[in-house]
Amino acid sequence: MPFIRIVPPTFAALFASWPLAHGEPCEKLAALTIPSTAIVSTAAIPAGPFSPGGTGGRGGAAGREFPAFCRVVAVATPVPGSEIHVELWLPAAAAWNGKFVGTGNGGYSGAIGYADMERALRLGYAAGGSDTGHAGGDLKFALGHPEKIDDWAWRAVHVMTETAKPILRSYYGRFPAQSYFSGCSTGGQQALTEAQRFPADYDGIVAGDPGNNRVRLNVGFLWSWLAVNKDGAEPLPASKLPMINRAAVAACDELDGLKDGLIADPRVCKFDPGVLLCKGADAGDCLTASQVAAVRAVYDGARNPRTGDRLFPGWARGSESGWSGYFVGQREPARVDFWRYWVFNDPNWDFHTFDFDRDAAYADSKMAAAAANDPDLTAFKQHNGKLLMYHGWADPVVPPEDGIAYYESVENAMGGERKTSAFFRLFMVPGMGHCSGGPGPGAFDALGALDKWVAQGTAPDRIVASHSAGGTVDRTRPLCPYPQVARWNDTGSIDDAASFACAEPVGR
Ligand SMILES: [Ca+2]
Repeated sequence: MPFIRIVPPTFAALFASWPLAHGEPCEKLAALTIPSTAIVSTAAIPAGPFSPGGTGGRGGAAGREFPAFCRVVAVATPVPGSEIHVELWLPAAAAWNGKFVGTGNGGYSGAIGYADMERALRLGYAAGGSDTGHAGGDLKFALGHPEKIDDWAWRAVHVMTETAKPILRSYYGRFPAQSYFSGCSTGGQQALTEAQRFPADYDGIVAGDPGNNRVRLNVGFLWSWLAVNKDGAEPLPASKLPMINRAAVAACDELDGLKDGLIADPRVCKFDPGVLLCKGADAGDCLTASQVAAVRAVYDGARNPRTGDRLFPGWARGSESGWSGYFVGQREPARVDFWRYWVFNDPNWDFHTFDFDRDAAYADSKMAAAAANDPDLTAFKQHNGKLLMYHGWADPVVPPEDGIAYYESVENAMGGERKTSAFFRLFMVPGMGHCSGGPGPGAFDALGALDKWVAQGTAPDRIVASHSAGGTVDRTRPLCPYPQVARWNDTGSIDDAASFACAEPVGR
């Protein structure tokens, strides 16, 4: 494998202002020298059916027609024990839009996000992705390998980006005019990590439903599981979640002034599950007293039992239907291996013993590098970077209030709302689940809005989102920069974005 000499950054900067006359053929890229990185293969993929194969991405690219592109596979070994697999998909020079998109990952996935790379490629972008430094989707990879936690948490995307840029320069004869990162969930954490730690990597960043408050998110999963599976009580069954969801939406739909089946801002919804208390024996259409208490605890969020302080926001009213994937109807809490293998180094650790005072504080300290909570984005702003974040108000995985909490922490650190919105905007998405889906309009072009902001200087004042059923769009609605909300103009269809304006929320 061709390893080459290390090129100091100052030389790389010199090369940046010294454009090549023309690019290299795909196959010749294998001879390129990148620090601590081996180029494993390069292949000119002809237009036609293509499957990436290997360990597989997330539902991407099974034999569909692809445009021609150059596929580069590399392995980076930045520190001992670290092995980060990287891929780049480079459209032909004539089809290239001159820009690069780094793609993110989901959960604790050790799989390159081929589906996201495919989408970027089809738009004309050069696309990059990594496996975050390990194979497989469980958390056991960290046992005995603390360096792999760093790879997953912050290093792999940066290394992928550092690998991508010189390869693009060689292939096209110039660096990309703009570089963007786009990711959701763990990819949203990766996005915020890039803005916080590596502000020069990207000119624009999309952060969706970010799991950046990672330690506390896992505290929240523990809290909610323990609440709905109390010792000696009938657990809350997943079959009752749709009923709870219907009751919450019915109680709060019209609080936003529009009966549309959506809770525009669940923070003003005070729906209490006590109204569903069984009048007699337990039944499918009511909740037992312990189930009522459980739902209240999930809404309220994790608390320190000693101080009463909230450790993590609760899950929003309107998100109930998705709780089954994480803490309802599950044998054990989601991500319990985070505690076993990352925090306590004990495969037999009993999660029932978790102390929401001392253990939460211990994990905050020990696993600080696994979270991305730094509100100081001064360097990213000085780089003229733009950050577009979105979060589904019905997200059943990462509570939306945690996304708002991060945005507001940045506002506080960066001099207030006006100075922050000049480079960082948050779009809350009513009725959208985790990254997509749900009853609300949750399909929208975040990358396109970011591109207009960065490349043309047009900041996103509204982004039109759509909802489809059976392949047909049945509702469009603008998403608005927080704290603005979409307000109906009192005329026109409530299913048409043209009938809405972005406005300050009432009572603000
Ligand atoms: Ca409504």
